[in-house]
Amino acid sequence: MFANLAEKLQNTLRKLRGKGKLSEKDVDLALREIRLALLEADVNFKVVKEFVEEIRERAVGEEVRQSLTPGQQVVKIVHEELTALMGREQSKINLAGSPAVIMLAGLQGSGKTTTAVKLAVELSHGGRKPLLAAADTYRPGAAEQLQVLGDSAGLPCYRNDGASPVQICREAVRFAAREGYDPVILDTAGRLHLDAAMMDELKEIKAQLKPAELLLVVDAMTGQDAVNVASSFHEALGLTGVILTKLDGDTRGGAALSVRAVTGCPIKFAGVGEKLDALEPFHPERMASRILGMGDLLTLIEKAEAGFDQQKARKLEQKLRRQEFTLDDFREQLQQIQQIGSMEEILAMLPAAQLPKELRRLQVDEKQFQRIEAVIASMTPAERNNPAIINSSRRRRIARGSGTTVQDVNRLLTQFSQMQRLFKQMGSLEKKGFKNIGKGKRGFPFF
Ligand SMILES: Nc1nc2c(ncn2[C@@H]2O[C@H](COP(=O)(O)OP(=O)(O)OP(=O)(O)O)[C@@H](O)[C@H]2O)c(=O)[nH]1
Ligand SMILES: [Mg+2]
Repeated sequence: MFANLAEKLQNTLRKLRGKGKLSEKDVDLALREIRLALLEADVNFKVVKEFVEEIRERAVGEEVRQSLTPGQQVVKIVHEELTALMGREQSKINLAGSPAVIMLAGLQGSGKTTTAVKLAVELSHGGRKPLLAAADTYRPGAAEQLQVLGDSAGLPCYRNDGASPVQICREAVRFAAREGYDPVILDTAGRLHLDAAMMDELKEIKAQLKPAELLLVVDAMTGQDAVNVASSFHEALGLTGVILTKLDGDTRGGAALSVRAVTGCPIKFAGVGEKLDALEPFHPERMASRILGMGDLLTLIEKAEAGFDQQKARKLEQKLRRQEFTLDDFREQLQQIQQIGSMEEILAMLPAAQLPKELRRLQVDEKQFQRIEAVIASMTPAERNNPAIINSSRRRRIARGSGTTVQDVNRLLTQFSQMQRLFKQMGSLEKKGFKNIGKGKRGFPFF
């Protein structure tokens, strides 16, 4: 996410961090670099100007002069201002009304339909019973797309393909009220460009349905254009917020950093992938931390907790204590980690400064996971339970069976026995009175 911008800002700030004293020249140079990095990331030029002015004012002021670590202080200021730029506090979704109505709008292909379902998934995890409403009657197959995506997540979709969008929305809300669904998420049609007819229709839906949220879905890949689109929609319709999609690609950051400042609309969610669980509540402070390489451990922990099964974790913990951790358990752990995200995504959320250098720019070979899984799958149950019996002829068989090499098998077995030894040590320390060693918040041993 924002790889280029992040790298440039981090480089600039790294130079400042180490400095015991900051000269005017140091500050000037850093600000020039920050300005360039933001402009290159396609941040609105007025926003950049104000941002840099704000930092300059603070950087030459008392808080930095009196600080024992002025470089560090400037880093803190940049972090605070970046957070402020994106809206300071997290802006939560408003679910007032029974049922609450959430209306999505946006240009063609911005991600409305996918986001409607992602949002429904997110809200259903929060204990709600959402209903999707297929109000795109223009693009053939649009209603079908929403229904298929909804089905795949086990979520209901209201359709009436012959009716007008306004009518479909009204019927969906009535249906939801009767059947106990709440909220109703309206997936409206996108157009290639802003046009009056489109706005009129959206205005009509808004007037009749009185949505608690009217959210504009914008494609972050389009940078400044996304911000212009948001401005026009906001002027015409009065938005309550924005959802940025496609933040996972090589998005430069312009949209995320300018849209709030230019339109005044809060960013409520960010789409970070095509899968239905790839939607994150937007936290300005955490996003600023990620951009500045300070990591985003809170999001990582939330993802880890959402992606794993507590019962399994408890069972695993017992096994670890009794030193019965097998290769099957190891494989299950790997699968759980993969559910959190790709290794690159996970690494991006860790504080860069605390990571060893070679890890920072690591291109993780996801195939490595598959290889380990294949090796374990080629073992017999007896071998998985007691790897000690795996002699060299068994190693050759396992390598052949999994399409790997004997070295791959050896590496895995060595790693596994190192892990077992580690758990054993933790066990004996606990016996000596050290409590809760290696016990994650919920008993997960690796976090
Ligand atoms: N990588 C990535 N792709 C996304 C994201 N959100 C949506 N997409 C993809 O963008 C494409 C368009 O998404 P849709 O949800 O169909 O967009 P839409 O706004 O409903 O499009 P129309 O109904 O034609 O206006 C699809 O291929 C989605 O998978 C995201 O956050 N990341
Ligand atoms: Mg659509």
